[in-house]
Amino acid sequence: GLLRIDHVGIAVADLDEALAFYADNFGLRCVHEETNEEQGVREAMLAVGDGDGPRLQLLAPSRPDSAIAKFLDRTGPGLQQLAYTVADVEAASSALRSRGLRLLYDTPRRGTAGSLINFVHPKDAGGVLVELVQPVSPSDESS
Ligand code: V0V
Repeated sequence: GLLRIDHVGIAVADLDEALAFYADNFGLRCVHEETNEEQGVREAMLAVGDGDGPRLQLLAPSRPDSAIAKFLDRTGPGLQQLAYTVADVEAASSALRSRGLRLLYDTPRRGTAGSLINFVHPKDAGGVLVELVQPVSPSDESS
């Protein structure tokens, strides 16, 4: 099942500009930044409050044929996805598949900080791109 909200993803055209905007206006600090070539994104995770709760993920395109570039062209900057933490992304994906929802990937792909991710198609989730995130387990991290 879904354990908690992991992050909310916002599409932005320029990551550095967006980071400055969120720091200056909302006082949110960046706690992680990476480029995910497979997904075609430059992304940053921002902590809110004490940093224990859900994070804000800023997503900028790293290439013009990426999902985020397409989203910006069609919709403009704004909310792009809602991500839930799960313990087992394969199990969560197959449970949703068996209910008739389309998962975007047959097998999980690599997400932020080595997590495993899959997505429910927004047309099967009330117009919301839903991401499932299985964080790196502490035992994987040390191996
Ligand atoms: C498209 N649609 C959306 C949407 N993107 N609706 C809500 N939220 C979104 N983000 C709507 C769009 O307006 C169309 O509706 C319809 O879906 C088009 O569906 P499609 O032709 O099947 O698909 P595309 O080509 O527009 O692509 C949409 C999907 C694509 C969701 C399939 O963006 C995708 O593969 N996303 C998953 C990967 C991703 O988002 N990566 C970037 C984040 P109408 O006009 O037909 O009504 S990477 C990430 O999150 C990481 C690394 C992480 O968190 O760890």
